[in-house]
Amino acid sequence: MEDVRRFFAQSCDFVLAAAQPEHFGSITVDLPEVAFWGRSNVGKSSLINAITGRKNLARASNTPGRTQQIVFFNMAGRLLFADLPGYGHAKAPKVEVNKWNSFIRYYLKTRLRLRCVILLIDARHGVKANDHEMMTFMDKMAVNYQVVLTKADQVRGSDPAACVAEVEAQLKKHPAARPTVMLTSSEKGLGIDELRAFLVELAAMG
Ligand SMILES: Nc1nc2c(ncn2[C@@H]2O[C@H](COP(=O)(O)OP(=O)(O)OP(=O)(O)O)[C@@H](O)[C@H]2O)c(=O)[nH]1
Ligand SMILES: [Mg+2]
Repeated sequence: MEDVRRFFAQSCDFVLAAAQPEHFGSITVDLPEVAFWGRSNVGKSSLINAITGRKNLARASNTPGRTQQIVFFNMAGRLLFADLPGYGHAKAPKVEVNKWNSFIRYYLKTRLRLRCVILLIDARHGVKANDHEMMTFMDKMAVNYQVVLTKADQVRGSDPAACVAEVEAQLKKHPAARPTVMLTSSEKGLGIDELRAFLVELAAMG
């Protein structure tokens, strides 16, 4: 655990924000990569901030769909993090949605050192139809993904462990998903060390 803490005590620096495929060409570092993805407002940016221990590294906001770019961060020269735009924003126009879907498809296809997508699911809401859709999308592309439940501190009236078990049961239908689910709260720091340990493991694999 101490090694994990030491890893994340190092610097994490903004690399660039890509708004279109051509921008990937400006990324000069060659590192194993991890992407954070999930519905709009699920807590992607907050989770990146919690993992790296920086309050405002990835902008977190109350405005869904705010992160409209793929934002890259260099973690200690060991891992590249990509904060992906969220999906499922009800107010987004269809042409915009299609544009972002194809940009993300391009991202998933071309980032050769992408080791894992951290797929965030709101612990209060469970797996929605569009989450299943994105999982099926990654299954077809054989993109390895780890499901992380967010906002565990907000779960009321149900047992978070039961929520974990239910989501794990649903993942059996998704071949590219890692079989176990992590429960987190960026607000309370719950599950953050477990996720950090997993990321350090990915970095160690190179
Ligand atoms: N209670 C609680 N709120 C959280 C947690 N994580 C995120 N939030 C809140 O949820 C809202 C959205 O968080 P973001 O981190 O901006 O979500 P995002 O997935 O990056 O959103 P987009 O980039 O817009 O798709 C913010 O108001 C956060 O403060 C958490 O663990 N607990
Ligand atoms: Mg965001």
